[in-house]
Amino acid sequence: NDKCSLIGRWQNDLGSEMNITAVNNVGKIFGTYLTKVTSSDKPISESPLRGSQQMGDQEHPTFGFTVTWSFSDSTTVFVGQCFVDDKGKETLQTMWLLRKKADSSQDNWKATLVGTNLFTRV
Ligand code: B9F
Repeated sequence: NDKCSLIGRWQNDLGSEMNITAVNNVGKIFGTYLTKVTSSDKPISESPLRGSQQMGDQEHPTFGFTVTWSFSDSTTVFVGQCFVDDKGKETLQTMWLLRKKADSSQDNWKATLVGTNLFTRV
Protein backbone atom coordinates (compact mmCIF):
# COMPACT_ATOMS: atom_id res chain seq x y z
CA ASN A 1 0.00 0.00 0.00
CA ASP A 2 2.31 2.71 -1.30
CA LYS A 3 2.00 6.40 -0.61
CA CYS A 4 1.23 8.75 -3.43
CA SER A 5 4.06 11.13 -4.32
CA LEU A 6 3.56 14.27 -6.40
CA ILE A 7 7.19 14.47 -7.51
CA GLY A 8 7.83 13.72 -11.17
CA ARG A 9 6.41 14.30 -14.63
CA TRP A 10 2.64 14.19 -15.19
CA GLN A 11 0.35 14.52 -18.23
CA ASN A 12 -3.34 15.38 -18.10
CA ASP A 13 -6.36 14.58 -20.27
CA LEU A 14 -5.66 17.67 -22.42
CA GLY A 15 -2.06 16.63 -23.07
CA SER A 16 -0.62 19.31 -20.80
CA GLU A 17 2.56 18.37 -18.97
CA MET A 18 3.78 19.36 -15.56
CA ASN A 19 6.99 18.57 -13.81
CA ILE A 20 6.91 18.67 -10.02
CA THR A 21 10.55 19.03 -9.14
CA ALA A 22 10.32 19.23 -5.35
CA VAL A 23 8.05 18.93 -2.34
CA ASN A 24 9.95 20.26 0.68
CA ASN A 25 9.76 19.24 4.33
CA VAL A 26 6.87 21.62 5.06
CA GLY A 27 4.90 20.49 2.01
CA LYS A 28 5.69 23.34 -0.38
CA ILE A 29 5.42 22.29 -4.02
CA PHE A 30 7.74 23.57 -6.79
CA GLY A 31 7.53 22.85 -10.49
CA THR A 32 6.75 23.91 -14.03
CA TYR A 33 3.65 23.62 -16.20
CA LEU A 34 3.39 23.41 -19.99
CA THR A 35 -0.21 23.67 -21.21
CA LYS A 36 -1.14 22.03 -24.52
CA VAL A 37 -4.15 24.23 -25.00
CA THR A 38 -4.60 27.96 -25.17
CA SER A 39 -6.94 30.30 -26.93
CA SER A 40 -4.63 33.24 -27.33
CA ASP A 41 -2.37 34.03 -30.29
CA LYS A 42 0.72 34.17 -28.11
CA PRO A 43 3.02 31.14 -28.26
CA ILE A 44 2.81 28.82 -25.27
CA SER A 45 5.79 28.72 -22.94
CA GLU A 46 6.59 26.94 -19.71
CA SER A 47 5.13 28.55 -16.59
CA PRO A 48 6.08 28.20 -12.92
CA LEU A 49 3.82 26.40 -10.44
CA ARG A 50 3.90 26.83 -6.68
CA GLY A 51 1.70 25.23 -4.06
CA SER A 52 1.48 23.06 -1.02
CA GLN A 53 0.37 19.61 -0.01
CA GLN A 54 -0.68 18.03 3.26
CA MET A 55 2.25 16.32 4.90
CA GLY A 56 2.16 13.86 7.76
CA ASP A 57 1.53 10.18 7.24
CA GLN A 58 -0.93 10.47 4.41
CA GLU A 59 -1.48 7.80 1.80
CA HIS A 60 -3.63 9.98 -0.48
CA PRO A 61 -2.64 13.60 0.21
CA THR A 62 -4.63 16.63 -0.85
CA PHE A 63 -2.81 19.55 -2.44
CA GLY A 64 -3.23 22.88 -4.17
CA PHE A 65 -1.05 24.89 -6.52
CA THR A 66 -1.11 28.05 -8.59
CA VAL A 67 0.15 28.50 -12.16
CA THR A 68 0.90 32.12 -13.08
CA TRP A 69 0.98 31.89 -16.88
CA SER A 70 4.20 33.32 -18.26
CA PHE A 71 2.70 34.03 -21.69
CA SER A 72 -0.59 35.61 -20.60
CA ASP A 73 -2.00 37.80 -17.82
CA SER A 74 -4.21 35.07 -16.36
CA THR A 75 -3.76 32.72 -13.39
CA THR A 76 -5.03 29.19 -12.71
CA VAL A 77 -5.34 27.48 -9.33
CA PHE A 78 -5.66 23.71 -9.04
CA VAL A 79 -6.83 21.68 -6.04
CA GLY A 80 -6.69 17.94 -5.97
CA GLN A 81 -5.82 14.65 -4.42
CA CYS A 82 -3.23 12.01 -5.23
CA PHE A 83 -4.54 8.42 -5.45
CA VAL A 84 -2.77 5.07 -5.85
CA ASP A 85 -4.81 2.13 -7.12
CA ASP A 86 -4.28 -1.49 -6.07
CA LYS A 87 -1.80 -1.96 -8.94
CA GLY A 88 0.30 0.95 -7.69
CA LYS A 89 -0.80 3.31 -10.47
CA GLU A 90 -0.92 6.93 -9.34
CA THR A 91 -3.40 9.55 -10.55
CA LEU A 92 -4.07 13.15 -9.60
CA GLN A 93 -7.74 14.13 -9.56
CA THR A 94 -8.02 17.91 -9.79
CA MET A 95 -10.37 20.81 -10.26
CA TRP A 96 -9.20 24.22 -11.46
CA LEU A 97 -10.29 27.84 -11.60
CA LEU A 98 -8.81 30.07 -14.30
CA ARG A 99 -8.94 33.79 -13.70
CA LYS A 100 -8.77 35.87 -16.86
CA LYS A 101 -7.77 39.49 -16.66
CA ALA A 102 -10.96 41.53 -16.84
CA ASP A 103 -10.71 44.96 -18.43
CA SER A 104 -12.94 46.49 -15.75
CA SER A 105 -14.90 45.41 -12.69
CA GLN A 106 -18.05 45.42 -14.88
CA ASP A 107 -16.50 42.45 -16.67
CA ASN A 108 -15.81 40.56 -13.44
CA TRP A 109 -18.77 38.22 -13.90
CA LYS A 110 -17.21 36.58 -16.98
CA ALA A 111 -13.64 36.40 -15.74
CA THR A 112 -13.53 32.91 -14.19
CA LEU A 113 -13.49 29.51 -15.89
CA VAL A 114 -13.80 26.19 -14.05
CA GLY A 115 -12.97 22.63 -14.98
CA THR A 116 -11.44 19.30 -14.05
CA ASN A 117 -8.20 17.59 -15.05
CA LEU A 118 -6.98 14.03 -14.49
CA PHE A 119 -3.19 13.58 -14.41
CA THR A 120 -1.26 10.36 -14.91
CA ARG A 121 2.51 9.81 -14.76
CA VAL A 122 4.51 10.28 -17.96
O1 B9F B 1 -5.15 29.89 -22.49
C1 B9F B 1 -5.01 30.62 -21.32
C2 B9F B 1 -4.96 31.99 -21.69
C3 B9F B 1 -5.10 33.05 -20.77
C4 B9F B 1 -5.32 34.28 -21.52
C5 B9F B 1 -5.24 33.94 -22.92
C6 B9F B 1 -4.98 32.51 -23.00
C7 B9F B 1 -3.72 30.22 -20.51
C8 B9F B 1 -3.56 28.76 -20.44
C9 B9F B 1 -4.64 28.11 -19.62
C10 B9F B 1 -4.59 26.62 -19.70
C11 B9F B 1 -5.75 25.98 -18.97
C12 B9F B 1 -6.02 24.54 -19.33
N1 B9F B 1 -4.79 23.77 -19.52
C13 B9F B 1 -4.74 22.73 -18.68
O2 B9F B 1 -3.81 21.91 -18.64
S1 B9F B 1 -5.53 25.95 -17.19
C14 B9F B 1 -6.81 24.77 -16.99
C15 B9F B 1 -6.71 23.81 -18.18
N2 B9F B 1 -5.80 22.72 -17.89
C16 B9F B 1 -8.50 32.94 -23.16
C17 B9F B 1 -8.67 33.78 -22.07
C18 B9F B 1 -8.54 32.99 -20.92
C19 B9F B 1 -8.36 31.66 -21.29
C20 B9F B 1 -8.33 31.63 -22.69
FE1 B9F B 1 -6.75 32.89 -21.98
